[in-house]
Amino acid sequence: MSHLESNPENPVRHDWSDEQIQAIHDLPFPELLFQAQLVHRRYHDPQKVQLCTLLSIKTGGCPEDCSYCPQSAYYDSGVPSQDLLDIEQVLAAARQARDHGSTRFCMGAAWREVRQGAEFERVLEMVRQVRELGMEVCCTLGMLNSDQAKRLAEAGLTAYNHNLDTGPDYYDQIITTRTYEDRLRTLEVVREAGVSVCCGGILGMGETVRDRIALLRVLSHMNPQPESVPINALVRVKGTPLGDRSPVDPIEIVRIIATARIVLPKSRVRLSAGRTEMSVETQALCFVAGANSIFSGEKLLTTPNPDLYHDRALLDKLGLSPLEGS
Ligand code: SAM
Ligand code: DTB
Ligand code: SF4
Repeated sequence: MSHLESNPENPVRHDWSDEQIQAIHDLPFPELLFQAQLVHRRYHDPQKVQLCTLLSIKTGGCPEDCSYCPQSAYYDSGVPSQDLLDIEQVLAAARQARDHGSTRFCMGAAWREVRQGAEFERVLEMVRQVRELGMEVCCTLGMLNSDQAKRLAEAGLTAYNHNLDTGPDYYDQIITTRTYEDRLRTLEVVREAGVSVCCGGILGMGETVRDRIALLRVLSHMNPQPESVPINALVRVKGTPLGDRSPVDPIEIVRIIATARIVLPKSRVRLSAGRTEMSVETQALCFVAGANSIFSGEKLLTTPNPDLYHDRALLDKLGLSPLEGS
């Protein structure tokens, strides 16, 4: 506990060692949750949960080989491919998301990287128009160069999602078509363009606790730290190499969320994919541990998510309420 006690104010630290993070992670569970709550209350309203809605604007046929992903062209997951949507289709989905209480609209494309041209121009227009609805806008489009990041910033993009997924040592077991460094480079150009960074990982891919800790160390060393950190539990999709993994233990999910909350005190920690398989109790513990955002709506990108009715009941039962837009 010495590292916490020696920092009673819990300032944002960028020098956590793996050993220190591991010590937090391994605390007796009630103590871990208590420490996470202290930090959570210092920086966040513990009764508010931000609702974000995802839309896959271009689906399937992706040239990357991410072992978890149903959209990779390497695997036969049965997900139908879909070209880039029209602006009107996207706006209709964004309006509906806003009307259902989402304050952030996230558009995902199954691209390895963005290419200049008509499709990128269309995405920029989507960003402009969703922004005009008064929502935060996030995109996840694969790798970007600095010019593309600047153009997204000019279009009004709030945040760019680009996950590191796991620790650096395990990365090449999961993806071989790009490197951890490629990922870090895109995160840098996003930051330099003045766009908020959304960067997190996936639990349950066969990684060790050390790999999870290493991911949290990499995120915590970023300066500034990512404004939002999605923690996904692997959605096991048949046909992908990770389709028959065993589910991740719920207590392990809560431990990672609590640890993330402590080492990333100001970040919004988003309990992301995998909630359809989580009990109400597990999700409740995740909120207690400091998660303060979820994806809302019955679909993530290609896989199911709890519907609005269930999520409203979940938040009501716990006395939590959706964060309102600014
Ligand atoms: N192609 C872009 C990229 O990889 O950055 C954007 C879309 S990609 C689907 C966005 C993120 O979704 C991935 O980085 C990964 O973390 C997450 N993801 C994909 N498939 C998943 C699965 N089966 N379970 C949990 N998370 C998943
Ligand atoms: C993130 O970390 N999780 C979201 C969002 N960022 C883009 C995506 C989850 C995808 C789950 C699998 C699917 O629905 O295709
Ligand atoms: Fe493509 Fe992104 Fe899926 Fe990887 S995670 S296969 S880059 S869509």
